Amino acid sequence: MGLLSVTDGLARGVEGAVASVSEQLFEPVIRLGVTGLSRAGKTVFITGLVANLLNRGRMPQLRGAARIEAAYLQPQPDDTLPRFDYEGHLAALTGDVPHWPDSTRALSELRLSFRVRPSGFFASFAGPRKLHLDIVDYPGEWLLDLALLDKSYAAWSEDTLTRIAKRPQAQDFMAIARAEDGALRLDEGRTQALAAQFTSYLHAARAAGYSDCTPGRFLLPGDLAGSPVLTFAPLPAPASTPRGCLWREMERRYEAYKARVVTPFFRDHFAKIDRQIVLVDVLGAIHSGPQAVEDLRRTMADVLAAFRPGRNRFLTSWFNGRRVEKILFAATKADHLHHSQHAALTGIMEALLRDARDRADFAGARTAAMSIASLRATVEETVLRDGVSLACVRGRLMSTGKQAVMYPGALPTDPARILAPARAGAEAWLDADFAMMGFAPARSILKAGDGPPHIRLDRAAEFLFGDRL
Ligand SMILES: Nc1nc2c(ncn2[C@@H]2O[C@H](COP(=O)(O)OP(=O)(O)OP(=O)(O)O)[C@@H](O)[C@H]2O)c(=O)[nH]1
Ligand SMILES: [Mg+2]
Repeated sequence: MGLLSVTDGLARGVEGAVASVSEQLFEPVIRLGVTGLSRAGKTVFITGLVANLLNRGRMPQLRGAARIEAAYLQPQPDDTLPRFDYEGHLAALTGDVPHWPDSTRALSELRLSFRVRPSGFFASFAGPRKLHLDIVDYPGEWLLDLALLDKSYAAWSEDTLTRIAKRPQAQDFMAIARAEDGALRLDEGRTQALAAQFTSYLHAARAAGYSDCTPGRFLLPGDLAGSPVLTFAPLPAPASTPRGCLWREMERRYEAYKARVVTPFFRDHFAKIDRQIVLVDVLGAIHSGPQAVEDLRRTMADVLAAFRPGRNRFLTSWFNGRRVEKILFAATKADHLHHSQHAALTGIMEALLRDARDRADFAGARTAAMSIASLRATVEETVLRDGVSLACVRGRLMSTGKQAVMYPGALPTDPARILAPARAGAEAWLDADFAMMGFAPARSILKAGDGPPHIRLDRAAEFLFGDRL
């Protein structure tokens, strides 16, 4: 990889410098990275944000909004990527029978452009300037692969086998993996059987709520299905690894997966980010129980470590000295809670990501944390029960289509009450259960000039790129 990546780095450096000079002078571009595991809420966030930037009636906290003369969608800069299906997703969320968009299966990109009235000194004589906001959407499963970039096959195998050994979903795979001798000559049939069994384990683990399901393309292979880069599996290390043995071939394919699949994804879509939002479905994890919370904590730490500059020679060269300037950590789906609990939710997320933030070393970047709902599906309601007033939310259930009022339980204001049992490996929460109902997007008629209802998207936008408007 040595020479290739050096020249690649040089070319990119020159290309990057030319692009950034002309961009800075004429039409600056903000590349917004939307980072989140599968189901974290990326697609709904992008759709809700763009809809509320096109119609800014519900964006009072985005201060620069007053200077936006026009916002419009443009053909995106990358001719080889499909366009993010903004219209389709918005129609799903706000149509006659509103529903959530499908899980994302491939990459797509969108460019939103603004014509902005200049402010300050230039206001009196300069014409409006242009600003582009580029956003990429991708399946959350692929994000996990960033954690593989600096792991060898041996380390990944060992980590994975140790973590999954006790999971019931992994028993079939563990049985054949343990029986395998990696020192024996490669047999393609057995290799395929191992990969297939490991893939079914990954599907079962994901369905059970685990987030640590690598390699991500095993779950969503796209046009790579059946190729050798997707035909490997973790194996116990054999005592010796003669040439042509199964272990060595697995290792070669794992390295090819990193070099040919993960590296380009990271280089093309993450290394160029200026501003980043990290979406975390903390509520979903709390609802699933302590083990899901711990798994989320560890997975996010692994994933965010990939953004640490200097961590890895190759990664550093792609960053080209660029740094993410601002990072917003957002707990999504906050409309499941009454606003009186939002501060507690934000606190839990911050505590949950503390390790990740320390390890990732976001030094130099400004960070913030908040709870958001990209599409608010509920309204708040206070219910009297046994003389106690409960702060609830009301919405339309996905399962029955009927209205329901939910009291999710009280989130502790001390995050340790959640994180400590999770770290200690508790099976269930001791004192409480945290319920979460599947609400469908609300039927609503939007006033002209208003985007769909949300919670704090305006504050999120203000933090992320308000300074550039
Ligand atoms: N109530 C509520 N639910 C939300 C909100 N945002 C997302 N959800 C729920 O979370 C699910 C996943 O959201 P997506 O935006 O599709 O998640 P994603 O990160 O794009 O997921 P992948 O495409 O699988 O990586 C949705 O189907 C909704 O059920 C929100 O603001 N409010
Ligand atoms: Mg998606």
